[in-house]
Amino acid sequence: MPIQIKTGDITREGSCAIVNAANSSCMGGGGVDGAIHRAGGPEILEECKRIRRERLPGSLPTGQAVATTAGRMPSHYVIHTVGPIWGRCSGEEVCDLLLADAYRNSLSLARQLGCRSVTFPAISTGIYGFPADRAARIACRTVRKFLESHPEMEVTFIFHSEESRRIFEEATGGECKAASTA
Ligand code: AR6
Repeated sequence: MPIQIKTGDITREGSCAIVNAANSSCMGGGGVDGAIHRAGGPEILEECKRIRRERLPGSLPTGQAVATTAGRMPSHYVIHTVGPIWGRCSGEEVCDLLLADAYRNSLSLARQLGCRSVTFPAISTGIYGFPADRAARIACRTVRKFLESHPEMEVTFIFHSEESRRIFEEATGGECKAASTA
């Protein structure tokens, strides 16, 4: 099973695409979004602005994804996706579906870009307040299902703290733990 779990900083990852837990404006923010824009440099925001102007005059809908350059970071692309804000969906199950959409659409876009390796942060589990254990089960299930049809792809889940990694591993019961690394 081509899944890895790591603790660290996603901006240092060398996979073909890294995923950004963005917001609907796609114009940057705090958390992992802020870290990605800082590390990648202004080229990312420039591309985000162009995408907004040319393709997304409204906003990036929750669960959808767009790609930009990764600027100065070692990866090739940043895939910006918007996770649901916990408590703001019309029901918890809707939040679950939107989170799964964010993972699935990010993977599809990475594949369309010719990427075989993708690294995800724990989308929605920071500022957006999605319970980390519930999010872990959705992330793991969605990625595993995608990899069943696309076994050539490699997916890494990266956690910013040992604690969030532990929550993920416990919640998924080892289902997404095949090739755990530091
Ligand atoms: N590398 C890996 N993971 C990280 C990093 C990093 N450098 N920095 C934070 N995390 P969050 P959200 C983890 O809040 O909940 C922004 O303002 C963090 O510990 O970044 O989807 C956007 O613009 C947490 O586990 O994203 C949106 O407005 C996870 O990444 C909003 O926050 C996600 O936390 C999105 O909120």
